[in-house]
Amino acid sequence: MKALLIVDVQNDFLPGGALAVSEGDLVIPVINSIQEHFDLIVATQDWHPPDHGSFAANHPGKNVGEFIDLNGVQQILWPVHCVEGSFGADFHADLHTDKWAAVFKKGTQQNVDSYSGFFDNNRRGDTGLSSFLKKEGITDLFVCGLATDYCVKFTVLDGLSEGFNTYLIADGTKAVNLEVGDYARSIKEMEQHGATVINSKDIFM
Ligand code: VGL
Ligand code: ZN
Repeated sequence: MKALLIVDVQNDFLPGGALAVSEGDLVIPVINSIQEHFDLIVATQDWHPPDHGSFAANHPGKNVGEFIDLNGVQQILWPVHCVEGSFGADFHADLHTDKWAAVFKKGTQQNVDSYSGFFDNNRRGDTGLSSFLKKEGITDLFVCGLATDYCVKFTVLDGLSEGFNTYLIADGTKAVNLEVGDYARSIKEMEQHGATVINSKDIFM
């Protein structure tokens, strides 16, 4: 059984948003075109309280891109983004959501960030995604969405460690690229851990 996992295709990660991924909007038609090929579709949603510890604005004197210690975990600081209930946290209006079986929210606790759709960054909190997929009989997990070098990468790595045959749909993802080369490095890291990188046209031809 094959599942499509759509990571964080939310307004704040799209052009014009608070943490915009360059060309992030290009993934939307790709993702819409492949949804019908899967037994199950699930999504993740970055969903932070306004006082979230990953926001530079909540650490006076600190800037976006600097690192802090958040509860014993190294944390890079981001602009305020995906605040619970805000427009920026909504899925893009063009994204087809009608066939989704479930949405898993992450980053909901003030004192820990969560890039992976499975677990938070200190691996204590569990979103329930893994047990949901297993209960549905999913063996193969196809991951797409934003951003390749953060939430998509950590979701793929956790998908592998949870025992799923995990695929990255390369043309269904775009990177933040805080540092030049982050996209290529993240692809390599996912492959080294056992992920298979494909394109949308390779799906079930
Ligand atoms: C993400 C940075 C902060 C992502 C979420 O979805 O890749 N990146 N929060
Ligand atoms: Zn976030």
